Amino acid sequence: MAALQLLRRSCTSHLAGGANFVARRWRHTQRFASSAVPAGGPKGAEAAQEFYSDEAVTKAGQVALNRFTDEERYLFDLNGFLVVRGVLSPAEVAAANDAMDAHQEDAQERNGILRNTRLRTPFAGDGSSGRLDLGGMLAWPSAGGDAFRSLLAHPKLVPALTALCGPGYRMDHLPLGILQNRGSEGFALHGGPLNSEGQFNPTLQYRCMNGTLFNSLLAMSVQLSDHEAGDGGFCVVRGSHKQNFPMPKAFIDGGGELGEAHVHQPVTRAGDVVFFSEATVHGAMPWNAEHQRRVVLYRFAPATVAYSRAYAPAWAEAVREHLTPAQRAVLEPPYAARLDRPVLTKGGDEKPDYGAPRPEVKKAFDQAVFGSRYF
Ligand SMILES: O=C(O)CCC(=O)C(=O)O
Repeated sequence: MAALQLLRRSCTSHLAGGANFVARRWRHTQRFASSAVPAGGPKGAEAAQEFYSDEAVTKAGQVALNRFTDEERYLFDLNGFLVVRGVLSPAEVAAANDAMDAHQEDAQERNGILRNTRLRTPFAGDGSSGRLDLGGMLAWPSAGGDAFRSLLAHPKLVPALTALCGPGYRMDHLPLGILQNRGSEGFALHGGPLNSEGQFNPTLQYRCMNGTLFNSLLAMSVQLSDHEAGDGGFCVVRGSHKQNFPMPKAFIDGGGELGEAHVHQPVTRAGDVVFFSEATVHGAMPWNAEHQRRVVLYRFAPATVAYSRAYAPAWAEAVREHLTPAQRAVLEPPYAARLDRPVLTKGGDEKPDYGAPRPEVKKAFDQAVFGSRYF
């Protein structure tokens, strides 16, 4: 009970056709191909618009991109992560925590082989307390579930998600609630653009091309408790999304001089949101504070990219059931934004924008060729 009160205090105190058809198609492709690499190179949001250029997505994506600042773009590119302060209101944080309180019993502790650290290493905590993993929140009915569903298309988050994953961003993993009590283990360093042999890891990549950011897999960690300096929790090796050599083995467990010098634990308040590329080496320090650590971790991907497979053959009906049209757009399977993908501009209760719909003549042609309206 005392722990719950402490948690509540911490969560509320700071907040924050035929030949002709082919010729027309070719001209169309050329038009967009030439605009995709503009001479002189527009910067930032403008370049992003060009990269994703197609009738169906440009307009929608641009509206959202304009609200991601140059400073945010600079910091994400520099460090591989970004802390956005005070995104959630105290009421939104409280609603999410209330729902977690109600489902706390469903959390699963990571024990034995499921532990995320090796025993007697700096991130191992007391050696017995495991991280508590809680899922299922998108299927929670009413206000409790709404607190988590709203984060898929939150008006304050859509600009960052669009800038970091592109117009038509999609949810890749189901959201994961992470709960840690004092003494709980953290998570050894993982992620990064290279595998342990130092080879290119295609699933976790970051690029910035002509001002457009690309993350094959983006994490969005919504802070539901405070993380003071030394409390532990999420930690990151700044700039490692651009590393060219494998991480020294001794570094993985977070210790030694390398750990001291290069592992950074951001200070956050309940309501802040931490975006990080999964191409950035990251992990978690053991939890040292009295109050329970709480975050909810979402993973997003560009419109055509998938890592996880929970979307196939379809998201569970319990997950889809309570979604608004904007939220449902974020749960579309991977396919290109120009193929009538719903694209968000504002989020919230907006109806998703399809830009210029794919012409009926093209869909009819595909139907004739392939037997389906999209190739
Ligand atoms: O605890 C954290 O914030 C990091 C968790 C993480 O990296 C993971 O679960 O893959």
